[in-house]
Amino acid sequence: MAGYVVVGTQWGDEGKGKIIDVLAEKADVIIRYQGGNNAGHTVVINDEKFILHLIPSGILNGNGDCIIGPGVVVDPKVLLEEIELLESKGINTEKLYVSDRAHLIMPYHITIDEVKEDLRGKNKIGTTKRGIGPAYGDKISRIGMRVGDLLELDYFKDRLYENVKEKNMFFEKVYGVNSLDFEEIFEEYKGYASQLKDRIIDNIPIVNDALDENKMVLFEGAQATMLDINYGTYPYVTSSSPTSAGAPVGTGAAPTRIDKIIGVMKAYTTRVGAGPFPSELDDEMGEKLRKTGGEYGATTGRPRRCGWFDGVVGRYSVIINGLTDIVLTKIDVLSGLDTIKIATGYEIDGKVYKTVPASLGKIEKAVPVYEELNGWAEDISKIKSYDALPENAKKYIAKIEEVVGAKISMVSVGPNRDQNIFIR
Ligand code: 2SA
Ligand code: GDP
Ligand code: MG
Repeated sequence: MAGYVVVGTQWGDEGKGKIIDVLAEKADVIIRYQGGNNAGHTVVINDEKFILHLIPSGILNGNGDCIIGPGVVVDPKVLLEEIELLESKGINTEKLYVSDRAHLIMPYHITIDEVKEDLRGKNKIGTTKRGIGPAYGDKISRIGMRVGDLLELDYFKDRLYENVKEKNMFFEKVYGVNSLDFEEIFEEYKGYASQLKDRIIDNIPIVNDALDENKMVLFEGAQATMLDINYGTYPYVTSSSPTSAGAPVGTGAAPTRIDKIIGVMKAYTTRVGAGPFPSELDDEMGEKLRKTGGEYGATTGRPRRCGWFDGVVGRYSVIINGLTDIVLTKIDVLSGLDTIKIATGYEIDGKVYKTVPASLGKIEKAVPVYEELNGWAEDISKIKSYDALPENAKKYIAKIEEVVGAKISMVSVGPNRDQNIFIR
């Protein structure tokens, strides 16, 4: 038992929620390390669907402490609504906590997110408009408001006053939106403070004591490697570090405490929002993957862009995250295809790339080099053992391992908890 990180290896929506739910059964602590309510993590239990945005997906299984970590940006209104929704479905949220070091999403962050997306014109990022980028922007600019500040209302009030004063310099005159009312925001957040106060904690001892006692700590990532602020397709990224390195930064557990880094990898590729996507299928096949895979944003409902498995992204992700294990998901969605393609390289200006280049211009020009494999006709969603898989599905799994350079430990063949094949 030890520290396990679960990380998205592509552009998100690989099925992290499902995998975290499966692993959570044995976890003593589950802690989200970055992002905010831009995330949509789906867990299906006996055909009932739960979509978690801020609360760790581990809350639905087992009995571990669930913590929203220091690296997360928290919209308290959304958090309270999510708690209420779970409670109304009979889920116990008594062991849900929020780090005092996590930053708050304020109403003005959401307005700025919306206004800035409009101002970007044709260069829109396609954000979820949940205020994520502006909240992290304030954090880095050292004017952010922290969850722990809700416990020290005089300090909170003082900082809020300064923030509102600064934002109002831009709101009416530059952005053309209504000025903010300081008193109104203060009263609103004072209400959240009284509702959340018992859940606000210093998570550092909890996480580190659990690791000292050899208990299992699950570090839950949101979004994914290609949306990472440092390593993704910048500037078409989110504003945090979803990669495995974000786990220590976003939780206060040192890098030496991490034993396993589990990359969740979808058997094909999707992206929601703008930005380059070399293996995108803007055709009937893309539409087929979207329909069969149910590829619509779990937070915004936007249709996700779909394409073939991108082995360049896979290999890059293995390297950047130091994956010890891969969980391959949604391979059942590919059943019934005559042939399936895997991108093994990018051809850019006559040169073949095996990992993702930094230059946006280069990625935009990338022409995937494909390998074509034969498909399988059988429905594999009820299969429980590797041996029972069709030969061509086994070949597809082996090809992915070869191209990305890491081993697949588990294959997920459906959204439910029990639709898994353990390989090693
Ligand atoms: P933001 O809102 O500033 O984080 O947006 C920046 C980019 O990050 C992308 N992003 C995501 N991509 C995939 N899944 C996400 N969660 C939801 C889901 C998305 C949804 O589970 O489906 O419902 O639309 C997520 N969150 C952020 C975003 O699309 C921008 O490209
Ligand atoms: P996350 O953001 O990585 O947690 O992924 P999402 O929840 O946004 O999207 C994954 C979707 O695929 C959800 O609707 C899941 O219920 C579903 N899903 C997860 N694993 C599988 C699988 O192996 N097969 C199928 N068919 N669906 C899956
Ligand atoms: Mg998602």
